[in-house]
Amino acid sequence: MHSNSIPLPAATPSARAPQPASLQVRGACPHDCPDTCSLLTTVENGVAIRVQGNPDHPQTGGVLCNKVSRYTERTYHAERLLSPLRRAGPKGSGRFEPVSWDTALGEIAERLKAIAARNPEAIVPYSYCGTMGQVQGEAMAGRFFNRLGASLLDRTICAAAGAEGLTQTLGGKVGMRVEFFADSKLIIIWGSNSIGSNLHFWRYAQVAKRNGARLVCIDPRKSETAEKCHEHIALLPGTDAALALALMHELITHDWLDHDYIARHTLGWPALRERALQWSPERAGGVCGVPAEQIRTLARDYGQCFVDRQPAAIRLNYGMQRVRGGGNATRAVACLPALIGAWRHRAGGLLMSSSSLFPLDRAALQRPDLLAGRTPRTVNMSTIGDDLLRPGSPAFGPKIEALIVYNSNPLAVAPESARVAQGLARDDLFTVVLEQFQTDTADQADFILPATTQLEHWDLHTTYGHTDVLLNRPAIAPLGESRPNTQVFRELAARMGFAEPCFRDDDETLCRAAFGDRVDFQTLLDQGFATLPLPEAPFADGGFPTPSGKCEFFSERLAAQGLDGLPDHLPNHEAAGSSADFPLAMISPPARNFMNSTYVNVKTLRAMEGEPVLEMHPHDAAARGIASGAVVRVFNARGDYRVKAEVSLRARPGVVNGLGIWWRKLGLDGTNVNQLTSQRLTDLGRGPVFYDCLVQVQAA
Ligand SMILES: Nc1nc2c(c(=O)[nH]1)N[C@H]1C(S)=C(S)[C@@H](COP(=O)(O)OP(=O)(O)OC[C@H]3O[C@@H](n4cnc5c(=O)[nH]c(N)nc54)[C@H](O)[C@@H]3O)O[C@H]1N2
Ligand SMILES: Nc1nc2c(c(=O)[nH]1)N[C@H]1C(S)=C(S)[C@@H](COP(=O)(O)OP(=O)(O)OC[C@H]3O[C@@H](n4cnc5c(=O)[nH]c(N)nc54)[C@H](O)[C@@H]3O)O[C@H]1N2
Ligand SMILES: [Mo]
Repeated sequence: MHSNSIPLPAATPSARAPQPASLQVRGACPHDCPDTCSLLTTVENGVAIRVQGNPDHPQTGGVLCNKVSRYTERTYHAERLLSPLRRAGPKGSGRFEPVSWDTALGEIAERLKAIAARNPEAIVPYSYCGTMGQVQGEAMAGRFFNRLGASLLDRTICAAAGAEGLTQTLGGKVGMRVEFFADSKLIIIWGSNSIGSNLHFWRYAQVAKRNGARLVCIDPRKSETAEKCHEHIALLPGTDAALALALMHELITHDWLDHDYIARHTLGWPALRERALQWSPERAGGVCGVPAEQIRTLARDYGQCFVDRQPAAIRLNYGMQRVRGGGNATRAVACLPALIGAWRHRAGGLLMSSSSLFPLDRAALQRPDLLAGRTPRTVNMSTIGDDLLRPGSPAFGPKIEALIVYNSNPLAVAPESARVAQGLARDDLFTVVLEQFQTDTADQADFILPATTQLEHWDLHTTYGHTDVLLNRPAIAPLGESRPNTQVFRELAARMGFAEPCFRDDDETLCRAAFGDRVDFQTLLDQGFATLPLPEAPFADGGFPTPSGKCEFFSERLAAQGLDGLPDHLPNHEAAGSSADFPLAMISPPARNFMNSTYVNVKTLRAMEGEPVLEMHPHDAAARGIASGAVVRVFNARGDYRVKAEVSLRARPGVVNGLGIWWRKLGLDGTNVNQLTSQRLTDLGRGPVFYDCLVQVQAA
């Protein structure tokens, strides 16, 4: 099992132990993707020449996506930031001068000390998943901000509504093991473009398809995935709960129900039954904008799996939760497997996220004890635009005076960018950005600090799409003067006078602290990954991690907060057809060759995407006199941006698809799709509503 054929480098190249001329180093893909691949980097004379998928890691299977197979192009990109930069012109002018690390860190520490002396909560960290690594993520950074007493950040921008919905229903981010989708007989891919964003799951789905499984995709867009499934249900954005309730309606009226499973392992069935019976396929079809017959067919397929004792599996993903009712929609879908007892099979049930399965010791990494009894205010990263512009008040707390950005590009990815841009342009805001590249956000900084890439630092990875832990070893020395995030926060801590020994932990120590003795670190060192020992069918006999131990159709916890205890359909804040001025619903799912806003500056990948595009159905285009390839203006009350129209059946009537997430400065007129999205929030989890957005389109 442990291969010894691959020489492993020491933590840092040392002069006394010369490196072999050519070696392969085991690492982990850092990206915010469910697949978290095991990487093999070939290094020759200290230079990484190739990054490949590790063939010994079953979840990776030696296969990488198009993006990460170009990781060396990104690492050695001519525009990598290689030294600290200090602003040398007006804010946002993009003019910077190189300074030494000593100068940069010294001046940053002085500024933070002065603000903290008044109120440390005026300092706000802003980070997300530029790297998913636990160490370069929140380990040393968390310690630093906790010790400082800075504002806490609610990291809601991706998955908060779905996570809360799943937790209320199943008890946590838990579900089927991804490899068993290969044995399923019916796979419903719900709110996900697997080929683009979850390629290694798609490999399992292909095995199932070859063995006769039926594949159904539920997505407003005819995505690369939707066109390869047997059936595509192109519902209107934000109507998934209505569809799920109508499926329940059909399961009930045909008695395709596992009464034994429902009686023993669920809570609130009579109430859910009553609610679902209000949702005939005709009613739901009207709301979803799809034929009732299509809903009946899907219910029959799902019910037939119960009748035939065959496994039915749902790959639920985040596409459906970026709307007002996203939490409720997730809850409604998460009820379905229990109704037909799909959890009895290892190849049945549902998978959204596997994160809660990892016994990670977050407290050991981030040290919340350093808060020492303080409870700083929490800032929601999804409303950073408005929050940067808010004056201090008793309700909000102090005005934000400093923003420390790492692992994120908020000016490109946060909703309602005009507000974010206005906030970052404040002359009295002190902004520090730790980055590999000069992103839109970095352009607004007072200091830019050059960060290492995954090939240059240690890290430890859990995943949200499978159940292995991965270790990332550095393959090459840091380029230029770039430094790992951990080192920056360690050195800032020293300059702030934080004397606690935990600020001297090195990165390998932090990697070991993540799991303590719950995962064998030697296995990680030897083979790069370790599989969690988990049951094959986790809820075959109930045992959900909810307060009741059951699948909670009805949530007492939500009812206690004055919310609906049952899942329901909540119309979008901006529901399709509700505005004469803005008659089109816009969604903005990722472009396949980008990773959020990462890789937009990698030439070969940008060439594949061409320009920012807006997919439009031929009817909607014709009604506006728009031809494919024309530049169009997309707008609403929040702003406008220009893109190239692509008249295409990928778009359904009434819905346009603005593929994301371009760097603003590489788009057509210095904006991107988030110029149009709103800062309103989801029903559960305080998440953003990127796909709940009405617009109008005009020939430019
Ligand atoms: N290539 C690539 N891969 C990625 C990313 C990337 O940017 N590029 N991003 C990564 C990140 S951060 C994440 S969170 C994951 C996300 O991965 P997933 O959660 O699997 O989501 P996506 O693949 O982004 O696909 C979302 C799909 O939902 C559809 N959708 C939009 N609105 C609705 C709706 O109301 N209902 C339903 N049923 N579907 C809807 C969109 O058209 C889109 O096809 O992917 C990760 N992987
Ligand atoms: N309209 C619209 N907006 C969206 C979405 C959408 O579907 N539509 N998707 C949303 C989702 S799901 C998400 S998760 C967010 C993603 O938002 P972000 O997490 O901000 O993701 P990225 O845009 O990839 O930016 C990550 C940045 O981190 C940097 N980085 C990578 N590794 C390191 C490191 O080790 N150190 C440092 N200091 N920096 C590093 C990269 O260079 C990159 O610029 O965007 C959201 N925004
Ligand atoms: Mo995400």
